[in-house]
Amino acid sequence: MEISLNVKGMTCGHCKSSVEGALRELDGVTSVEVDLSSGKVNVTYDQAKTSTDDMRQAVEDQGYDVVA
Ligand code: 9UX
Repeated sequence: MEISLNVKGMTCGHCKSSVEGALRELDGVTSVEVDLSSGKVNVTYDQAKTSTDDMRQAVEDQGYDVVA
């Protein structure tokens, strides 16, 4: 499965690293691509192991909001 999350509040390279790192730590996530200018985060994952709720939580734990 691949989804595109819209993440609000990432403005620098460190923001990008924080979000990427948090998502990569999730069991079942196999690929994370962050586009800083658009806030789009493409995640490839195994839906048997993780969920969009887990991803939302991981991103929010880093201090960023997932929009819709
Ligand atoms: Mo620097 Mo990114 O404070 O939030 S880590 S802009």
